[in-house]
Amino acid sequence: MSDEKTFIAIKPDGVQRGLVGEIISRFEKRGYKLVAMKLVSPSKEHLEKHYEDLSDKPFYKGLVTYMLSGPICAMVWQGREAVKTGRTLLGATNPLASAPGTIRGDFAIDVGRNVCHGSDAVESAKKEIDLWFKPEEVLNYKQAQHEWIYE
Ligand code: YYY
Ligand code: MG
Repeated sequence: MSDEKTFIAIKPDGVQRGLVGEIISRFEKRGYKLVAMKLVSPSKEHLEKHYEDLSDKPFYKGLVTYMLSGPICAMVWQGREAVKTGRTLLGATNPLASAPGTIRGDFAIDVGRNVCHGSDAVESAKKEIDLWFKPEEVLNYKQAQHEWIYE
């Protein structure tokens, strides 16, 4: 199947540092299909919900403040194993442990400024896409290069 979807977001530091094009480019070049995208400044409640699983962590409050500090580029990317490969393209959560060649490994140092978000499982991707996008904002179209990417 090549229809798995993942939620990828460029966090406020990524937007401010001019990394939007670079990050989109990495997903495009890998062969994934962009099916939704918007630049947004979500409410505190929205961001608390996005990270609700981490609400008992000591870094939760700072994380929400950081996510509120500027616009976020929210996207949905589609393709075979988009969730797992999306995480691979992003790199480890702590950029100091991220391999060079990954987004965090190339552009970040501190865990609290790690530039991007990616869903960690197919189920959480579904929840996150529903939280960030209306159904009609997620587009259904055929990628012209599909046969050149998949056997
Ligand atoms: O999914 P991922 O973003 O890689 O990590 P999570 O464990 O879901 O944590 C979400 C977010 O929280 C992470 O991207 C940075 C921040 N964070 C932090 O500031 N300090 C930590 N020790 C762990 C995570
Ligand atoms: Mg996570």
